[in-house]
Amino acid sequence: MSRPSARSLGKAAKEGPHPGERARAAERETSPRPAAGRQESLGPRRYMVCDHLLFSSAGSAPPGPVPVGLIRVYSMRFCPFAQRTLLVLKAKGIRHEVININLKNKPEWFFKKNPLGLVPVLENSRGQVICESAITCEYLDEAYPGKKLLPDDPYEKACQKMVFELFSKVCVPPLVKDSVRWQKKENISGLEELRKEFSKLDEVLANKETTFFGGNSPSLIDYLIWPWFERLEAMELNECIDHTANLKLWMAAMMKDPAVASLYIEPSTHQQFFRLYLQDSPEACDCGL
Ligand SMILES: N[C@@H](CCC(=O)N[C@@H](CS)C(=O)NCC(=O)O)C(=O)O
Repeated sequence: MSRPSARSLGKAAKEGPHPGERARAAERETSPRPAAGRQESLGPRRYMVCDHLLFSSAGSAPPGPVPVGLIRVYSMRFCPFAQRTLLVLKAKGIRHEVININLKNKPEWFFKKNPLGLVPVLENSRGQVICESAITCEYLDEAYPGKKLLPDDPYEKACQKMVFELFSKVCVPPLVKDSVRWQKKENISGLEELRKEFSKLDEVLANKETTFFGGNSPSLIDYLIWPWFERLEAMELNECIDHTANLKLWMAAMMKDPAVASLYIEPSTHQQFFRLYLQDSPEACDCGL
């Protein structure tokens, strides 16, 4: 299993109060740094190069090929779908670089990577491009060695996919609606609906009698659904899980997972982002830097 190099981790590798806070501090400290060699092919001023983190918006030159031994993810710091891919990259210890796309001001070249213009997108050093968060995660799990996040057992694998369908179909739509209502200061009327849907997930855990959805350590399904739970507090939706003892224990256990902790963003920063994003601000994606 290959691990990120000290260089690619940059200052995030230093000791500090919280892994997520350390990573953000590293972003802030390193972003104004004069560009390293790679910037030549990227064009001046439109990118901030911080070791393995690049930021790109409209007018920027396309990035060069992905260096051998790395995989690249086109991301956006607050995107819950891209967070799935990043969680898998971290959990498996895959060396990667990140190009953050300004989704409110996308570079034209990004549509060649994904005609839909959505993040996340993976690109490997052979020029192969993979879109759609769940597909990127499964690809990473299959293509790279290290901890297998999807079980080999066909039934167990099917169970993870059923939980994923349940979550995607019944939990994500009300969560998306409620984030818009939250921003507009409208009553969050979907609370009861969400409470019911979260009960279904709670029941899955109760029946399994394990801490995580795939067993006693986080697996693919846990990483696929986690990003929305990280945002519950920011969306003032915590009360939707008040009655779900198993789900609450799962959340507490997830927060201790090193991959989850390293990508964690504080609720107040999520809120700042939501406000700017829903106002269509071109600053949204740089929020908190
Ligand atoms: N189904 C896609 C959804 C990805 C998605 O919606 N990403 C959002 C950011 S969170 C995006 O790229 N939005 C850009 C846009 O709508 O123009 C996946 O799972 O990858």
